[in-house]
Amino acid sequence: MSRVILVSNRVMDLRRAAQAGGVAVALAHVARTRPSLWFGWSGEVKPAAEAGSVNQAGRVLTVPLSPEEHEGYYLGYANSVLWPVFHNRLDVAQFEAGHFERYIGVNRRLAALLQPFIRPDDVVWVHDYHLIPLAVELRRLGVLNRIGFYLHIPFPPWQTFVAIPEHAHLARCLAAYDLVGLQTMADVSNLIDYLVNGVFGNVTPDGRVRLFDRLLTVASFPIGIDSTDFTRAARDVALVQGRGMRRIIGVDRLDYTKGLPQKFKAFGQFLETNPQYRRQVVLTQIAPPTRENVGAYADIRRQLETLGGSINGRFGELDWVPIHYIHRAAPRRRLTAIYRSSSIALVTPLRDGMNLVAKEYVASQDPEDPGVLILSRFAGAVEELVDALIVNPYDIYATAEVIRTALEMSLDERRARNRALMAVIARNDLAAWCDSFLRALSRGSGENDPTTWTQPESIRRAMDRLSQAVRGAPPQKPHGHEAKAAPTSTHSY
Ligand code: GDG
Repeated sequence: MSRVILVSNRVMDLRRAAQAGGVAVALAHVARTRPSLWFGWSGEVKPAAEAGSVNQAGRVLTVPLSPEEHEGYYLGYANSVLWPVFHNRLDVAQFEAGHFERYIGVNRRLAALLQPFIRPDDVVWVHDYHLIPLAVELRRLGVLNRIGFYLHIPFPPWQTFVAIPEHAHLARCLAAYDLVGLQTMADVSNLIDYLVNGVFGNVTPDGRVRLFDRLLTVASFPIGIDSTDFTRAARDVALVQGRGMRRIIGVDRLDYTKGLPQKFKAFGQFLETNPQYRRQVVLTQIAPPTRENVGAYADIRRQLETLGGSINGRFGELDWVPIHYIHRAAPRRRLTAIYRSSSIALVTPLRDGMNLVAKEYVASQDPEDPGVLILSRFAGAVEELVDALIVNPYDIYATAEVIRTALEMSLDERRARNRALMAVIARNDLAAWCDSFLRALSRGSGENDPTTWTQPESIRRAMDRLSQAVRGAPPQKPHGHEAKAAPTSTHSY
């Protein structure tokens, strides 16, 4: 088994990472189960003179950032340009002079610090939007290893992406990878549309994209959770009870992509049109703070607190507060108990790469008496979790109706939906995600050698759709060597 060099923006020790949730849990899983090194930012900001060297603790390598790097690369380009644009929020993107250069500069510095640790037979797995240029910088230093990139957030429609002034530079950066993995088939479709229409890439007969003289594979690998972890933990925990009250749970970092104002409004609308449920139901919203020094995050916090206050003021009673809003992180173990004792999870982002909370909620339920998942059609998880109640989070009236449907759902239907959802979550778990990505990355290690490559179904279908759209041609037949199985979680669309 080749050693995997994991690279991600934030790196922490494995015990802390396993408690953190999201991307950190996924990377800690890879680091624990494979020969690996994990490299990235320590989370510290230090004066430039002290920020230049690597700190090694076992298999974890960390680097601090200087204040200028933190400002321009992390808060600036990554979180005020790429995060909003990739979530289709051009209106909050801040294109500021110098931030792109700082973004490239940090990637260049990280590449130079990482390169001496890379052995010839390692594979390098780079994570997320902070590090798109890492491969091109490693290639410049002579690194020939297989390098894969995984994007945890969505890829936007191509017309949105070309609004980034430096989009063609980012496309060149993507072309330096051997494999680009995305969360969903919709993201694969968006990225291929962009590579073809935005920077004139060609989809080759074997399904890869020829771009700036390189061949790139694009495929979807929906991220999963360690479902047994949640199922086991949920069985052991004491339930968090609310004096006979039925709870609707929301757990989202306080981010403008998570649709929190729309969620509060939908709950307010539900109380308005269903007075019989007043005093019977609470919405508990856990919304830990995040990136508070980016302006758009302060705005969303103010908006949410005003809205929560006005709904509580309007409907609340001396003995009943309709919305419990908690602006702090809950301990991970307690989260499982809260999930299990909630009748509904309201997971309604306006845009989300995957949304692991949806999967964690389902995995924490008692299969004999499970709660109901209400899921936004704009969360990546919707491609797999088709047995949830699917809503358009912008439509607060319809969402309010669906809350009532969920509260009144029969036990038989709740069990059937939970069984179907659990089957998908258990099949596409964290181990499957990691195995399928790394298998695809090491396949065809004769770089640019089509004879060693099995074309993923997703690429073949994307080609068919593109050729139909462009020429009105009938779909192509699969090639002979495509009969081999594609990675289990690589989807077609
Ligand atoms: C990015 C993409 C993609 C949340 N609040 C608390 C807490 N959490 C944990 C959850 C979950 C994680 O954080 C959040 O994961 P999400 O998937 O919902 O969202 P992002 O953080 O935005 O992550 C996303 C993900 O990457 C993975 O690829 O799904 O689309 O945006 O694990 O449990 N954990 C604790 N207390 C909290 O209050 N302990």
